[in-house]
Amino acid sequence: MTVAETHCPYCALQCAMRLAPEASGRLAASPREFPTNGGGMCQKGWTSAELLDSPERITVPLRRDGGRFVEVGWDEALDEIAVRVRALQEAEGADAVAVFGGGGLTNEKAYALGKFTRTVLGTRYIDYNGRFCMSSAAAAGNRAFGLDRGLPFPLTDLGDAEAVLLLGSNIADTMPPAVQHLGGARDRGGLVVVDPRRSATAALCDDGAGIHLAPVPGTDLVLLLGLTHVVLAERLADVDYLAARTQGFEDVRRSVAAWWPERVASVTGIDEATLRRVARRLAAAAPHRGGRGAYVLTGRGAEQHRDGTDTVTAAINLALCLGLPGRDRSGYGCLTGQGNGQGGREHGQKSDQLPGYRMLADPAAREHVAGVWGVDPASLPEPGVPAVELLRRLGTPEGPKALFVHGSNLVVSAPDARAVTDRLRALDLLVVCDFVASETAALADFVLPTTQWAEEEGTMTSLEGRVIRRRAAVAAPAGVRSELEIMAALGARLGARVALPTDPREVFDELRRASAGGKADYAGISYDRLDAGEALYWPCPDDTHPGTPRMFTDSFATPDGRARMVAVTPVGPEDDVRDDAPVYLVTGRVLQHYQSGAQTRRVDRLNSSMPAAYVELHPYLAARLGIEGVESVRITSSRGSMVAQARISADIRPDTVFAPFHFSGLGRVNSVTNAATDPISGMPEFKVCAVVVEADDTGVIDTATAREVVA
Ligand SMILES: Nc1nc2c(c(=O)[nH]1)N[C@H]1C(S)=C(S)[C@@H](COP(=O)(O)OP(=O)(O)OC[C@H]3O[C@@H](n4cnc5c(=O)[nH]c(N)nc54)[C@H](O)[C@@H]3O)O[C@H]1N2
Ligand SMILES: Nc1nc2c(c(=O)[nH]1)N[C@H]1C(S)=C(S)[C@@H](COP(=O)(O)OP(=O)(O)OC[C@H]3O[C@@H](n4cnc5c(=O)[nH]c(N)nc54)[C@H](O)[C@@H]3O)O[C@H]1N2
Ligand code: SF4
Ligand SMILES: [Mo]
Repeated sequence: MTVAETHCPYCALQCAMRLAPEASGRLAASPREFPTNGGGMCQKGWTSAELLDSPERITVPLRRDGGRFVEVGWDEALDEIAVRVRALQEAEGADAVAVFGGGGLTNEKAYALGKFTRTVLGTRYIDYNGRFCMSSAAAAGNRAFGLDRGLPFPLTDLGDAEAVLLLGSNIADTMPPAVQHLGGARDRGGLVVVDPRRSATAALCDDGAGIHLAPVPGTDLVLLLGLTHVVLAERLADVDYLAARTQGFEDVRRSVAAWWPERVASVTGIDEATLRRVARRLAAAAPHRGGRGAYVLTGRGAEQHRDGTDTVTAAINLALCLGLPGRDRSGYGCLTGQGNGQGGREHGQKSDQLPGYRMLADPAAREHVAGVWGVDPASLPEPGVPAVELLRRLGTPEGPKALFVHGSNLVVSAPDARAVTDRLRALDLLVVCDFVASETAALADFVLPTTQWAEEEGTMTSLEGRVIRRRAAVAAPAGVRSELEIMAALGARLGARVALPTDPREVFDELRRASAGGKADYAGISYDRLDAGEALYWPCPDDTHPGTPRMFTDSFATPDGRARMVAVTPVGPEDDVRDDAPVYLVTGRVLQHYQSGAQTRRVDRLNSSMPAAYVELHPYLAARLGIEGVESVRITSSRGSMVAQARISADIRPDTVFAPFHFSGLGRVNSVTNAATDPISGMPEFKVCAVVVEADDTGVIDTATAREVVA
């Protein structure tokens, strides 16, 4: 055990932490000074080391034997997996096998997983949970700016701005230390939070610090069209910037013309005066009007919709009308979610992508990457399909019969999770690589135990596009292998024709070559430079390049250097409220738990403070439904139901209920959510669907903890 300067294993803020042995001999995490977290950490970070020596840790490979798992040796597990993969591929072709990755994997693992899939397995079926997370913002960023870096500026820049418009982001719970960067906007009364709930973040607008808008769920796009309409109608736009730095403005102008405030109010529920006030507040902060600067930022609340890409596009259009992107103390950004949500979307886990944010369908990209890998470009598979479609095909006559899962707990986190569970059960072979027995691992034929963050070296790319080092503080338990070792060992058994190095530094050096010349160019970023303390943001094309903290200052990454404004039209939810499903369900997160809860439900201090799911509903709704005072409610959609404790609160719209998605069993909200997807990004409609809410008279509230799930 040594002292290590590393970063938190959880979210994209990647708070800097020090891991050091305590007097008890256990490792403990404490925050370090770093720009994004400013010496802060949330309770998930503080307790993160508890999972390292948890009794629930898997340290031996497991093989299913009927209804239970038996412990097996690594050779036995890997030999049998390889034999079964080969047999499936010989019978049905390379696409008989699929891979599902995760945005929590280091850059090295994400890169290696993409390479392993395209060269050793040769299948086109790979995608990852970032599809559920960043895909709408990524698609909109690529379309508008020619490039997708969540925040194209350091997070600390926000602190100097005068106004910040936060659409569907609850950073007070999802990245608590980041709240400090909203201080400037709050001091100047310029924080605007858009959320159908008065979330912890919306509450930051109190006392004159800003404005909380609580629109009808799924209407952010209309709201944004309305704000843009007001900006143009009141001549608040930056016309010089629009002329010099954008194209497509006329289309956008025409498209927002019909969204006058009264019409916007009838859809969103936000009245005309408030809409105008927000538009004017943002415009007053814009550089061309002499303001200190303004930001438009989106989170999952605005993005996880069937029209998520177009919603983000509308947010970008508004930012462009105000002349924000690429200007001082101003811009548009998306708040990336997972620990390596940014890097994980750059190095080839996406169905259509090669490392360096190159595209698999581009012949020059195939040629370059195949050259680095030492294979024939023609041998690389064609693009596959996005996550939801991949999951739908599993175990069908035409679809993949085997799946490798690296870094996702689909049984809890995927939309319409009951259907997903059925697809996983229909597989001939499910291999899950994890360090805990997640609900998904519980369905596997093989569970391969892997190292945790504090046992690994590697790199992560934070929400600002800054590459940082993950460092090992402790040796992994005997019997556990790193993912790089697992892929190499499987590769050897499957006759790999490429090198599959197991040293993270070696993998990173190869990633640098593979990304060189690509949009996400890491060629100049090295472990040595990072270890010397350099702050390196991609693109960083060579060893002497200082990296790029701020992008788009002179031009955008489009062929003509101008941002592309695209006119968008609202389509609304696929599963909209109606007589027999009259209430909106919105989903999201709580402070204590991370994602599917696979990790945080196993940390005692977190689990005891939030042991089970709940459903938040307004007292008016409870009264209307005649369910005041009931203990538990059942929420039902055309996919399924959940049952959880009722929490009556005036902080939510009376037409809407909220549930967190971190829980399994009866408390699993994804039994209810809709798997309809955005046609551009493949993002599912996690953030809105239509439900029936009723008292649950079974008297069962599921408080199944992680432990019970394992047992
Ligand atoms: N505690 C905690 N922190 C996390 C995570 C976690 O699981 N737990 N996960 C990390 C990851 S991967 C991600 S992606 C980020 C997510 O970070 P956020 O985007 O901040 O998180 P969410 O809670 O999913 O959604 C934000 C808000 O959207 C609101 N919302 C729901 N529907 C709508 C809508 O139609 N319009 C608008 N405007 N808002 C709506 C919800 O009420 C919620 O308060 O958090 C990261 N940090
Ligand atoms: N209803 C609803 N559903 C949602 C969302 C929502 O807002 N509402 N949000 C969506 C979003 S934004 C996201 S990001 C997804 C996330 O949901 P998931 O993809 O399920 O993410 P995690 O729970 O983080 O699962 C990661 C799993 O991998 C394991 N793990 C962690 N690190 C590693 C590693 O390095 N290697 C390996 N092999 N395993 C590792 C963990 O133990 C855990 O079991 O959920 C989505 N689902
Ligand atoms: S979960 Fe996110 S906000 Fe909390 S300590 Fe970790 S990196 Fe920081
Ligand atoms: Mo996410």
